Amino acid sequence: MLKRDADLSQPLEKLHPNERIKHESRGLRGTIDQGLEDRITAGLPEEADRQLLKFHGIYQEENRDLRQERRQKRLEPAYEFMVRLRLPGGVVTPKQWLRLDELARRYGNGTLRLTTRQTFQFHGVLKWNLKPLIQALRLIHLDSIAACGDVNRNVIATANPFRSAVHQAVWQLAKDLSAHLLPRTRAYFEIWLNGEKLAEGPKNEEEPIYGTTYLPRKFKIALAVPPDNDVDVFAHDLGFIAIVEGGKLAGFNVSVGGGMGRTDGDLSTYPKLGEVIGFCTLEQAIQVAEKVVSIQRDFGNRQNRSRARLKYTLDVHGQEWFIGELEQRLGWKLEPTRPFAFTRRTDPFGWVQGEDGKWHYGLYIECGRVKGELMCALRALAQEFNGYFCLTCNQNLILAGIEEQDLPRMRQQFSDLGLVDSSSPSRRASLACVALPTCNLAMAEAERYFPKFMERFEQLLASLGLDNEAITVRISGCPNGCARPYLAEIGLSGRSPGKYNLYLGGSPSGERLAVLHLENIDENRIFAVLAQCLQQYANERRNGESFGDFLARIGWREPQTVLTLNQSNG
Ligand code: SRM
Ligand code: SF4
Repeated sequence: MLKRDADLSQPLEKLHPNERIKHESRGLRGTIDQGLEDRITAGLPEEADRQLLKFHGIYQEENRDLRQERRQKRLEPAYEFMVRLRLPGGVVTPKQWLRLDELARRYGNGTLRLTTRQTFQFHGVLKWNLKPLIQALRLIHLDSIAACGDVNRNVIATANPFRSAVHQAVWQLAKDLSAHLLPRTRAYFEIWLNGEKLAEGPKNEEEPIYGTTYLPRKFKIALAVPPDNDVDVFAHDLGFIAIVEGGKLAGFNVSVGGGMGRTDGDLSTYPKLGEVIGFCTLEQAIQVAEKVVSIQRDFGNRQNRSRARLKYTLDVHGQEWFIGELEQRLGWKLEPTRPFAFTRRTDPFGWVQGEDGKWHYGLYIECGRVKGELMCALRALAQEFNGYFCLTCNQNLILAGIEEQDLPRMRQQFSDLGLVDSSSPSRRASLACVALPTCNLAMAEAERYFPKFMERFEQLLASLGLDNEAITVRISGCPNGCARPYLAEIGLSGRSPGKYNLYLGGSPSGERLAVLHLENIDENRIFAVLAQCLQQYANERRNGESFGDFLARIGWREPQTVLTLNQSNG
C-alpha cells in the first residue's frame, strides 16, 4: 500500500494550525476523553479536541436561538452536539430505523435529519449522551467514523440499490470505497466504545493512506448511475459515473475536482464542476480513488483552508498535470471517456417497479426532517415493513423491496399512515440546508424558511400557469452551499438574517452552474426578479425546456458547462 511521504514536507509553523492539531493528535485522540469527563462545561473545553471530534463524525454546536438570552444571563452557550452517521449508499433496515428513531428521541432533539449526502444526523445531543448514543449505534452496526473531518467522508451513490443489479454493484462499490478509505486509527473504538475490539475493525494504527496530518481538507466521493444525477456527481471531489453497456456495468467515467463551498468577498474561492478525465473499470475504481486521494494529500493547500479542496489543487496545477500525476501513481492510463447522459436529478416519487419485479415507494420528506406525525407514521411502518429504508441525496426516502403480492396491502398501509404526499413538483425538487438554529456557520435561515418561501413561490408559479413545472430551488444559510444552491435553477445563499444572494440558471441535470444574479437581497426583491424571469419563461419557453435551460439560452449570464475531456491516451 501507498506510503505517505509528504507528512511534514513544510515546517508546521508555516501551515494552518489544524495541521499541527492533526499531527500531534496521537491518531485523532487528542484529549477528547478528558473533555468528555469535564463536568464544568457542556462543551469540549479544548479547541483542538473540537476539531478532532469532527473526524469522529461529531460537531460541537450550540442552540443559537438561546444565544442572546444566555449571554444576558452570563451563561455559557447552550452547547449541544450533532452526530452524523457514515452510511455508504444510504440504506438501513426497518430494525435499524426503529432504533435510530428511538435514539433520536432519547438522546437527541426528537428528530432525525436526512442529509444532502444520504445519511442521518442527530441534533441536540448533550455531551453526556454522546457515548451512550455511539455505543447504541454500534449495536445496530452503525458508526459515525470519518463522517466529518479532513478525510474521505460518507460515500454516496444513486439512491435505492434494490432497483437493479447495476445499482447493487454500485452500492457495493460505495461500501468498499468507504471501507478502503477509512482512517486506521483505533481512537474511535477507544474513546466511544471503551476500546472494544471489532472483528472487522482496523487493527493497524499506521495511516498508510493519510499519514499523520490526514488530508488538507474534507474529501467527498459520489457514484452516479445515469440517467440519474441525484447525487450531484459534479459537486464532488471525486465522482464515478456508471457506464452500462449491454445491460451490464462496464465501469465508470471518472470526474475530479467538483465542490460548492465559497467565501463571500473572497474571489479566490468559488463553486466548481467536476471535470471528467477518463474511464476505469469496476475493478480499478478503488485504486483510482486511493491515488486521487493521495495526490490531494500531497499537493493540497495546507496553509489556507479556504483553498484546500481538490478543486483548487486541480486549478493550480492544471488538468493535464493532474492526469499525468494520477497515471504515474496508477502505473497505467485511464481509458477514453465513454458516452453518458444525465436527464434526471429529482427522486422517483410514488410507486416504481424494479428490475426484479419488486416495488419501491419514493416519499418526499420536507428538508429531510423526520419529526412529529411523520416520525410516528414511519415508526409504525417500520414495525411491520420487511423491505429497506433508502435515503436519497435530495433528503428524501425510498421504501424499497416490496413484493408484488404485498403491493395492495402496502398501498393501503401507506395511505392509512398518511404517507401519501401531494406536494407540488417544485417543492419536491427543492432542498434547504439545516442552517439555524444548530449550524455554527449559518448567516440566514434555510430549513425553517423553506416552507414560507415555497408557499410564495408556488403561488407565483400558479399565477403564471407553471404549477406543474418541477423547478429546483435550493436554499443554503451561508455561502458554504450544503444544499448545493450553485447547481440549482434558483439558488439562494444566506448573507445575513433575511438576506440572500440569488443564483439563477443551473441545469436541472446538475451539469451547469447557476450564475450570481443579485447579492444580499430580501424576499421581496427576490420575488420581484423571479416574477420577471418566470413570466418570460412562461411566454417564451420552448417545448419541454426547463427554467434553468431557458435562462441559459436567453443569456441571463454565460453559464459554465461541464468540461468533458475525450482523451485518446494513445
Ligand atoms: Fe455541509 C459545513 C451541514 C452537505 C459544504 N455542513 C457544515 C456544518 C458541519 C457546519 C460547520 O462546519 O460548523 C453543517 C452542520 C449543520 C447542522 O447543524 O447540521 C453542515 N452539510 C450539512 C448538511 C447536513 C446539510 C443538509 O441540510 O443536509 C449536509 C450533510 C452532508 C453529509 O451527510 O455528509 C451537508 N456540505 C454539504 C454539501 C453538499 C454535498 O457535499 O453534496 C456541501 C457542498 C459540497 C462541497 O463540499 O463542496 C457542503 N459544509 C460545506 C462547507 C464548505 C466546504 C468548502 O469546501 O468550502 C462547510 C464549511 C467547512 O467545511 O468549513 C460545511
Ligand atoms: Fe450551515 Fe452554511 Fe451548510 Fe447551511 S450551507 S448547513 S448554513 S454551513
